[in-house]
Amino acid sequence: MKTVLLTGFEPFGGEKVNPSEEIARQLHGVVIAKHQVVGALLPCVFGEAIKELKKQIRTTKPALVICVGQAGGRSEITPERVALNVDDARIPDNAEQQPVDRAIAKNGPVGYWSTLPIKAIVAALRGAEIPASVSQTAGTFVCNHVFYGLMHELKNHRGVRGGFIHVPFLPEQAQAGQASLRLDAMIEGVALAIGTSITVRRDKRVVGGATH
Ligand code: PCA
Repeated sequence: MKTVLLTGFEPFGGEKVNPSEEIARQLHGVVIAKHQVVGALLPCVFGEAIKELKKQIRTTKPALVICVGQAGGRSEITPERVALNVDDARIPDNAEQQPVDRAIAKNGPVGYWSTLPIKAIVAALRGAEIPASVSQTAGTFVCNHVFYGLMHELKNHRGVRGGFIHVPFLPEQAQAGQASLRLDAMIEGVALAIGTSITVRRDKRVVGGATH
C-alpha cells in the first residue's frame, strides 16, 4: 500500500502540548483513500527538524507528505500557500537557537508553492463544518523552515506532493479570549485534507478561502 507521511511537532515556546503531535499520533496507521498514514514527530529545532523529515521520507517512501504545526491564536485550520527561504525566529527554538534573517538554502529560490490542493482542502473542511481558510504565510519560525525544507527536498522526488497545514491551539492551551479548536475536529480536518490531497489532482480555482 502507498503511504502518506504525516508529521507533527513537539511542544515549544513553554507549551506542554502541541496539537500537531497528537494529530500525527492519532492518525498513525489509519488508511485513507487506499494510503496508509505514517505519523512522525519532528523536533522544534532549526536544522534538526529538516534532518529528521528527510530521514522519514527516506524510510517511508511516501506518495504524499503533509507537515502539521501549531499556530497559536489562529481560529481555523489553515493550509499554507507558500514557503519562504528565510529563518527569522521571534523566540528561541527548543535548542536555544534563534536565527535572524538567515537563508534556509543559500542558493535556493526565494519561495516554493505548496503542491497540495489548498482551496479544495478548505472547501472540503468547510463542507464538514470545520473552520478552515488558506494562509498566505507560515511565518519565519521552525514551521516555515520545515515547509521550505520539504519542498526543496521534494524536487528530488518526482510526483510526490507535499505541503504544510497550521492548526489552532487546543482549548486547554488558549488564554482568555484566544481562539482554539477541539482535537477531534483537528483530526477529522487533517484526515479530510489527506483524502482531498490524494483524490484531487487539480486544485479548485475559487475566489476567497483566505483570511490570513
Ligand atoms: N509551530 C511553530 C513551530 C512548531 C509548531 O508547531 C511554527 O509555527 O513555526
